[in-house]
This record gives sequence, C-alpha cells and structure tokens, in this order.
Amino acid sequence: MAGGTESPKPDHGRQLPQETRMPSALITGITGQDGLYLAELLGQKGYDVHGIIRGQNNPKLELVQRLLPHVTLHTGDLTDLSSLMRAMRDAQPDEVYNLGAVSFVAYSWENAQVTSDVTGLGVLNMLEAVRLYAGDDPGKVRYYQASSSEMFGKVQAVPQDENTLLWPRSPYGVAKVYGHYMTINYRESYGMHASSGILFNHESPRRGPEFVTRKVSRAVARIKLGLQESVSMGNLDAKRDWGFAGDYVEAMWLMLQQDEADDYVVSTGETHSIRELLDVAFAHVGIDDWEHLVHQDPRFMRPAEVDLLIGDSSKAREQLGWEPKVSFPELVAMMVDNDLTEQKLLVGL
Ligand code: NDP
Ligand code: GDR
Repeated sequence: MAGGTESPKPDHGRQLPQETRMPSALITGITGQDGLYLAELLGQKGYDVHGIIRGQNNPKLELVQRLLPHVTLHTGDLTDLSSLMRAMRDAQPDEVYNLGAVSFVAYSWENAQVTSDVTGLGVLNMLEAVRLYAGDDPGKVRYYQASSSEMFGKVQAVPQDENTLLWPRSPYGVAKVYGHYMTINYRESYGMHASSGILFNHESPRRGPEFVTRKVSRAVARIKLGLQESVSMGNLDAKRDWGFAGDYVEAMWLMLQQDEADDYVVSTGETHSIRELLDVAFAHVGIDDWEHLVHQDPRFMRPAEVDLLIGDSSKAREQLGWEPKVSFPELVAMMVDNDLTEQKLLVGL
C-alpha cells in the first residue's frame, strides 16, 4: 500500500536524491510497541513505510493492518538472512530501523539461545542485509539499532551516558551489547551510516502486558473495577527511568537525519522505583492504601537484577534537539485510563 508519487513533499530532515519518489523506510519489529508508533510517525512525515512481519499467521497482523493501512508488509525473520535481503530488495529503503527483538528480559534467562539468535545475531543479519543491498555505496541506507539501557546492567556510574561502562546482567542485555558493538563495527569498518539509540525504558498503552508498567496499570484498573483482588509482583525496589514511547520514536528518526552516524542515550533523567509506580497508579484511581493489594512473589524475581537506571541524555538534547514531552505521572495516568476503558469494554461495563 505504498503511496503515490503525487504526495506533498515530506518533512524530511536531510537531502535525498532529486527524485520524485518519497523517502522510504523499512522497520523490523513493526508489530511491537515502538514499531507501531514509529510507523505512524514516519507515515505522518510522508514516508513510504515498509515493515517486516514474521510467521505465516502472525496474531498481530490484523492490528497492524487496522492501525497502519499505509504500511507495506514483507514476511521475514531476523534469524533468516535471505528473508531480510528479500525485504531490502523489495522495499528499497533509504532508512532501516531495526526494532525487532526478543525484548522481555525475564524471558531471556529461560530462552537464552533464542534471545541470542534474535536479539544478538539478528542484528548482524540485518546489518549484512543492509551492507549487501547498499553495495559500493555504504551511505545509500541509514541504519538505526535499538540498543538498550539494559546494557548498563550492574551500573558503574550514575547517571548513565554514552561513555558509561557496559556490564549487562541478563542474556538479553548481553545480546544487546553484541548488537550495539556490531553496529559500531559496521560503521567503522564499512563507513555505514549506522546509529544506536541507547533507549531507557519507554512505555505506553501499547506496552506488552508482561512488562511492569502495563502489568501495574492493568491490575490497578481491574482492582478498581472489582475484577481482581490483588496482584503478584517481583522486586519493588528496582528503579527505572521511564518515558513515553511516542516521544522516543521521534529520537530514533532524528538520529538518522544527522550528517554523521553516532550513538545517543535517550532518557528522561528521572528515576522511580516500582513502589513509586504503584503509588502513582493506585492514587490515580483514588486508592492510597495499596500495600495489602500487592503480594511479592519469588516467581517474578530475577536471577540478577538491574537496580538503578537513570539516563543522562544531554547529547541527544543538544545535538538532536530532542526532549521528552510526557511526564511520569502523565504517562501512568494515560496507561491506567486506557486499561480502565479496555477492561470495561471487555466485561461489558
Ligand atoms: P516489543 O517486544 O513490543 O516488540 C518486539 C518486536 O520484535 C515485535 O514486533 C516482534 O514481532 C519482533 N520480533 C521478535 N522476534 C523476531 C524475529 N525473530 N524476527 C523478526 N522480528 C521479531 O518491543 P518494543 O517495541 O518495546 O521495543 C523495540 C526494540 O527496542 C526492541 O529491540 C527492544 O529490545 C528495544 N528496546 C526497548 C525499550 C523499551 O523500553 N520498550 C528500551 C530499549 C530498547 P512478533 O509480533 O512477531 O513477536
Ligand atoms: P525491563 O522492564 O526489564 O527494565 O526491560 P520490565 O518492565 O520487565 O521490568 C522493570 C523492572 O520491574 C521489576 N519488576 C517486575 N517486572 C515485571 N516484568 N513483572 C513484575 O511483576 C515485576 N515486579 C518487579 C523488574 O525486576 C525490573 O527491575 C525493558 C524492556 O523493554 C527491554 O526490552 C528494554 O531494553 C529495557 O526495558 C530498557
């Protein structure tokens, strides 16, 4: 469903060849939280947007087709180089955003090899597909790698910036470090315009229900509506720097509009514990005394925890002109309100 050539000139931050065609972008992980927001953003900017979707009958296909009717989908998998090369050939993108990953940290201990294959080696496959497609013109395609604050793991500095030593604490974190350095290596070895965004946690009503913010917003909504009595949680003392996903995809795009590829931390610079998250979420529905509604359950504790994340995103703010717009209480309220509506609809209230 690529658009025609008569569309208005897109809001595009860099010079492309003087052709009439719109700039085009290929997104892996298009069915995920960030993929959906990024595809919407690029669509608004006038891009011809392409996405890679995996599986012969992906359960998210319907959602993607409904939310993103402007996107052309290609079948592929990060573990299958030939499928990525085929998608590159068919989409002919100016920009590639590699967002696909096994992204749930807790799951990565139980499935370390799959995580390494997809989240780690999948990056190598995507970089190779881009390199082979670009041929002797390495600047032909700009590449974004979804790196993560999980790479800081056992943190060696507070706050964390682009120069903080990496000490990953999970198979997921280790795989992300591999992808991060491979991206830098392709930039240095082949002159590719390959950038990494070291993004801190970012959330939204589209966040998967297994992640802590959505688990809390959904549980709070259900408890408020009388559909659930309590919720079982893991470590309430871990601290995270949480932002809004809609703000963070803007930073991804900005990175690819720079003359030089580089790596950038993207964060709010504020940190909150899971306990504070519970405080704000329950308070939003008028429940101040929540301790008896939350049980700590060893099943949700991790073999190794990342205790404290707080990012210093000065570089992104200064060089990209990026800043987060949605505050922590606004984000929590947005998620709880969405879950209240969703749960009411589900049970016919
Ligand atoms: P999600 O878990 O919501 O989405 C992950 C996406 O990856 C899904 O579209 C999934 O597709 C796809 N995927 C999984 N396995 C494969 C595979 N083998 N081949 C191709 N695609 C695959 O993640 P987010 O949107 O939250 O995150 C996007 C990226 O950013 C990820 O790489 C994540 O690790 C990274 N990141 C996220 C942060 C956050 O706070 N959200 C922070 C820092 C980094 P399917 O529907 O088929 O499962
Ligand atoms: P994270 O996100 O591991 O930071 O990775 P998650 O929301 O899963 O955990 C955040 C913190 O909350 C603690 N926690 C719980 N977590 C979950 N999921 N469920 C619980 O019941 C629970 N109780 C406490 C965790 O121990 C942890 O400290 C996310 C993912 O999006 C990654 O892909 C991304 O790279 C990083 O953010 C930045």
